Amino acid sequence: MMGKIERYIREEISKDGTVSFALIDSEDISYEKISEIALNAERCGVKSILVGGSTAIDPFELDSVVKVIKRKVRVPVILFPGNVTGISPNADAILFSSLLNSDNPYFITEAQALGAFSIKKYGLEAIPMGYIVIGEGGTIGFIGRARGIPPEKPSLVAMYTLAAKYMGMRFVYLEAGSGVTSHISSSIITKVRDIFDGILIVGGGIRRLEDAKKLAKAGADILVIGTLLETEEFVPKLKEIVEGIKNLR
Ligand code: 1GP
Repeated sequence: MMGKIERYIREEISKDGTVSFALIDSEDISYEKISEIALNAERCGVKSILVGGSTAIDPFELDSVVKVIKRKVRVPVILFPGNVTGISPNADAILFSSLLNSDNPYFITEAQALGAFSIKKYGLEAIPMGYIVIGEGGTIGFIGRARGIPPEKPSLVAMYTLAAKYMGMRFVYLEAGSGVTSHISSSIITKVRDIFDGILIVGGGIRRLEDAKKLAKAGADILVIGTLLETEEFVPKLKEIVEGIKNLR
């Protein structure tokens, strides 16, 4: 069941403790800029480039972005879709995610069913992932109709994570929302780590090494960095994060 990309991710985590993934939004950005960002992110040491976005509704554009990135980098390009329009045949794998705390079944199982045959046809490696939005959740909170878990209730996050585990999801992504001002707290990660031995991804609002370190120490396996990459001169900051979170636990 476990594919080559998942094995690669697990190996990198066993070597480094916590690893970083770069998230590139496929919308409103030139291919030239995307190439530059992807290459620089790889040079900083990220282990994968994620491509997605909760409002990415142009599958042709998304596919072009995947191809542009694939030409530039050696690390796997993994889809992080917010909808059925987030599927490209040219990626290495897809985070096959269910937004567990959505109020709308479309985001829990329906989009997944609609996309499933395309994924099979393209031979994409599907990585089963529970996606949980904490707090207001920014754009994905709104688009995905998430009933955001109150950030001061780590036990509710643990409860959803345990449900993901029992449903066979090997990955869980704790999302604060892209570009939010505060990332999720390390106390949530500690609580979740107690009951979840799968791959724990954390994203949303991570821009500073000090924050990233706390999340890594608490037990995050993968930190996803998106908005930081849209700033000029992100390279030293990303490099500092990638290096600074290694082997802290
Ligand atoms: C969004 O968690 C990711 O899905 C990344 O968030 O853009 O805030 O880094 P940022």
